[in-house]
Amino acid sequence: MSVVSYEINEHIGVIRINNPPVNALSHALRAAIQDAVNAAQTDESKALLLICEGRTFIAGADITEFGKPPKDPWLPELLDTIEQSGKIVIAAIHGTALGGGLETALASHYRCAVPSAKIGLPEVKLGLLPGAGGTQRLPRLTGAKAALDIMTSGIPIAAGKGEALGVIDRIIDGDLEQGAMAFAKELVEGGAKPRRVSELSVDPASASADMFDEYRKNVAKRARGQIAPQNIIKCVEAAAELSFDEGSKIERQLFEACMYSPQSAAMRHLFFAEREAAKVNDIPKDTPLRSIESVGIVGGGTMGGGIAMNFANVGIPVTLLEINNDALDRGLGIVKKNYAISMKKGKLSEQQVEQCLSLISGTTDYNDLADADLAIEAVFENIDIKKEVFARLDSVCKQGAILATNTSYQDVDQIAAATGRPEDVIGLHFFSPANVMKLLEIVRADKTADDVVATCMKMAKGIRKVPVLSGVCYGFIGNRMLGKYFTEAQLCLIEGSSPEQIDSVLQTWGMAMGPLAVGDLAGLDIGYKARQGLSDTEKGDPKTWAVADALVEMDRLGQKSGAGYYKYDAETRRRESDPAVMKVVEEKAAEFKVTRRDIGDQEILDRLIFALVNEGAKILEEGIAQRSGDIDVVYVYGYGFPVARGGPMHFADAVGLSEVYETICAFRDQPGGERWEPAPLLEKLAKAGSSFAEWSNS
Ligand code: T1G
Repeated sequence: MSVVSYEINEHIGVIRINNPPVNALSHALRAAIQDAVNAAQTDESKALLLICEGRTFIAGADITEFGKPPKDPWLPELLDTIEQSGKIVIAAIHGTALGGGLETALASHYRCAVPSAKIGLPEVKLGLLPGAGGTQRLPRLTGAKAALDIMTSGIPIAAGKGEALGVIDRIIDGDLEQGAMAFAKELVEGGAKPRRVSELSVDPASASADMFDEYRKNVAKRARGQIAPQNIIKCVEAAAELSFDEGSKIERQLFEACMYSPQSAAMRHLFFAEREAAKVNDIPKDTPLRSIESVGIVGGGTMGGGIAMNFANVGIPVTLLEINNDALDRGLGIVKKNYAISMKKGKLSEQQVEQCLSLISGTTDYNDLADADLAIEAVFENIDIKKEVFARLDSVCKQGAILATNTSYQDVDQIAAATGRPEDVIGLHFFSPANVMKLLEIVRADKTADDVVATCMKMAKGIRKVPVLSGVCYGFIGNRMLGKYFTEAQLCLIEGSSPEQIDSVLQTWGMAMGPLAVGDLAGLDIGYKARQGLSDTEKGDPKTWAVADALVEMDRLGQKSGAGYYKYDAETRRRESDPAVMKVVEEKAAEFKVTRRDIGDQEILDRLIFALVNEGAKILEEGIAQRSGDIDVVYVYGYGFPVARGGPMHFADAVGLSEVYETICAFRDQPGGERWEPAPLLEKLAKAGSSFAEWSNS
């Protein structure tokens, strides 16, 4: 089947693109469009219309072709052919015109779109920049600042905004093809000539040196360490100062610098890993799904309220259950406050907030959950309390309802066993704040039915979450690995480092926040209480948590008590070093006869990141995670792991598993290094010169 068909309809040459699933500009498509435009130059058509079949206009270059030898025609060459066409070319947009797709529309002479269409240049999310003239043509239409906003955020804009910015010439209400044909005929009858964006100039008022300097500073803060956004700014500066051809040369150079960077390799890996993560290897694609049209949530605390918002935001009614009216009022109050914040930030209109709130009701009666298609337990992290809740849900919920637990650690098999329908029980581990964090760890228990798993994987995308499947183990994928990461942070602290050094090493490397500052944010008492429930064997080396336990016993619980590893300004919440902490560290080191030493930044980094990797390897070989990319998605969407590093498993592959393995062996061979036994899978792959990605795809 050809990816392009051509017909002349009422003197308009219609170039119809059909390259499912998203009309990506593969080599075959580029060549076919080029041939069609060239052939049309001499036929009887008076204008050309570019329109796409399927759910969307062109969603960009074909990302699967990156890193492979490029084939002619290259995209810039094709776009030059379109722009230099002697006959006017009109792009008709529906769905999303993204990346190379919008660049194709910008090379066209006129653009029309349905109101629901979105246009954008999201290349920065792949560690790239628009490499087919986007950085040169867009600012010529919108001005420099607006173009920078679109390209450095990577967030698509609505067609209406595109019209306001001068990118879209006509909004088509009703059928796109009919409206576009009418627009094309109107242009022909009006004697419209090819309008070549490359011949325009960037409005100098929008491109002052101060604006660019300010922009560079802001981007350096919000995209720390990323090269692509900074290169985009350089390209737009070139667009403002140089001719189109000179600017395009700079765009090409900087595009290639991004393309061959480890950052882009990492971010492209995550693009596909996120889509792979939504697939369950051993469940057929056509597994019939259960419908989820109503949800019940047990527990109206911070998590319960946040979870409720996710469903209300997409139009699914939610019943929030609490033990009494006071608790219920508190829970609904949290929800109202969160929506007020979203409205204040302009994320939701007043009408949308009212609509969402109208979908959330409260109760103290379990019977009000009887008809829920999905019941989610979000109560205190105690397995006995959770079992009681599940026994209640089992007695009231209708047959066929899915019973889910939002536990972060506990044994979902045990929870399922508290019901007479373990096949309907699953873990849905949301991350706090649940209405914001995108990750949803979906925990399949021993007896969870395939249709329950498949339904929840689909439901997750429906509530705009990124689903990752996990098997049952203590802490599932994310928290289990995090335990090892935090252990190393604690040991580095007592052995010679400081909270400031540890946190700045990880933050400079790209983590959203250092481990000790994360502890203070979450509350040190949470870990403390969890440790109280563990046996000495489970706790491991007693010196590991000695400092953390001491801080809690001094009522230093973190931000919530104004002090933890740091002290916090009561007004601004600004974090400050506190010498009192180092006093505790030195006391505990003395108590456990630890001779403190200078620990280098690289050692801290290797110990914390390789602790994640080694535990990740064990999780893979135990089958708790389906593939290494899933672990990367968990860490990037749930734990602030830098996207430009691709996640812990991708990072290890990029470093080289033999180096990771040898470093871990060196840690193991130091006195007190027993905990560093390399995972058998890591050892095997390192010795075979292989990678986690290869192993996962094999
Ligand atoms: N190339 C190749 N495959 C793609 C693709 C692309 N650009 N976009 C999507 N797919 C695949 C995806 O892997 C999945 O495959 C299927 O299509 C459905 O995608 C020179 C350098 C368009 C908003 O960054 O944001 O142009 O898993 O599950 O949720 O300047 O896909 O089914 O096998 O995401 O409906 C710039 C990327 C490229 C847009 C649809 N473009 N795509 O979302 O479906 S760089 C992008 C998306 C570029 C030029 C540069 C989304 C979507 P599979 P999906 P969806």
